[in-house]
Amino acid sequence: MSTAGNNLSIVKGSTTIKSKEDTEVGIVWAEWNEEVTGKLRDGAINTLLNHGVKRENINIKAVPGTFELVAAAKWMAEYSTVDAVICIGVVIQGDTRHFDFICGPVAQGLINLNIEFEIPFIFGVLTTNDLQQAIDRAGGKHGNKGDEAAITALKMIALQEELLDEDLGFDEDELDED
Ligand code: DLZ
Repeated sequence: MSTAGNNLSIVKGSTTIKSKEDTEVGIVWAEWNEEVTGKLRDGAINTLLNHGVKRENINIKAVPGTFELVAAAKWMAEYSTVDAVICIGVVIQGDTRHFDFICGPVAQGLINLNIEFEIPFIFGVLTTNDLQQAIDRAGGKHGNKGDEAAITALKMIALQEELLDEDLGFDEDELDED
């Protein structure tokens, strides 16, 4: 997350995240708190473009609120050919108990999709105590969680491709010798 000293927008380690020419990424974003989610969405788009993803290969769809992210992400995985889906939302702890009902279940829903489908689903949902904390993480003093979500998507796509390539070199006969 975009917390001081742990900012995924800064690409660390040996992971190569230059995307392949045909990499396709889906973005589903919640219009609730649009002044913040729009910045997260745009940060994700710019980061994907900066890492070589073609604009026509970024499929962007809006949903009313964070609660709808899981269904939209599932449909995108089922009906399109994206290599990853970035899910963007902002849930601010306020006067209602909405925060309690939404955050955990949406995270769990995306975990379930990660298990069900062969592509990564990225949790780009800010869960903050107030609006200012969200603004700080949407292009403010704590970076942009949208950038981080895009970097995470590209890293996961690269990891999957790496593992698939290794699998292609796997010789099943070697197992029989034991
Ligand atoms: C209803 C609601 C409330 C109170 N708060 C938020 C929020 O902070 N962030 C967000 O993304 N969505 C919120 N929503 C809308 C729900 O996510 C959802 O769209 C509606 O309950 C309809 O299913």
